Amino acid sequence: MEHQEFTFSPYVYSRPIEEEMVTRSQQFFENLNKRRTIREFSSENVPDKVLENSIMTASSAPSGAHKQPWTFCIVRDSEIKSKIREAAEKEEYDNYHGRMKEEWLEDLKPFGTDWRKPFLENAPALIIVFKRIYEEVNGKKQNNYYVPESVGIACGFLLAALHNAGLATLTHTPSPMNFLSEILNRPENERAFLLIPVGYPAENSMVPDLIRKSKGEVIVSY
Ligand code: IYR
Repeated sequence: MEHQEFTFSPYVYSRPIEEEMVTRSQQFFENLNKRRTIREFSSENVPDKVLENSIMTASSAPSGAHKQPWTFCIVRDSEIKSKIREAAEKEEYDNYHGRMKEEWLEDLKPFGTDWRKPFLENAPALIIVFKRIYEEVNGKKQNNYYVPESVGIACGFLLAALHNAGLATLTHTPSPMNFLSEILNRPENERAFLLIPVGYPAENSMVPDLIRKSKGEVIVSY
């Protein structure tokens, strides 16, 4: 991407009345508050267009100097999914057998997670988000800015968009995850950031009865 020159135009904005703002924010909260991380997926396919629309929502996120430092890989191919599962489980086996400290393992116990990651094969699609730490234009390196912040915000948009569309997601962070660059043949300027299995929840899918923090615990007003 060359350096872009921008012209400026008036921002198209229509202000809702206050009552409408309260209703909309309440409905949005109630909808997103229903989102749960799902670990058991139906293998039923998901519509391409929904993934595409959701990714384009993610890509509309704000980013440092509007560099949009992200690439979203959609993996549906079962051979590639198997390779990813195999490599992720290898790393996770080591994580659960020595690399993660006792306290971390204790913190995870209530969730019942372990090194096995069947969802990497069972989910009909994996979205692997890569952060782009720099750009290379005509052989020259160009900086990207606030890359983790930008990509984190985009991932938030993506999870919200997929949930809004009616799909279930899991935020999976195999560690280390450089195997994803190799399997997906990604360029040197990209690093895997987050792996998101996407699909419909399996019929008997269970979720822990989490309690979310209250207003008083998360909001401080000055
Ligand atoms: N990445 C490992 C461990 C794990 C870590 C956290 I923090 C979680 O909230 C869940 C799992 C895994 O995927 O099992």
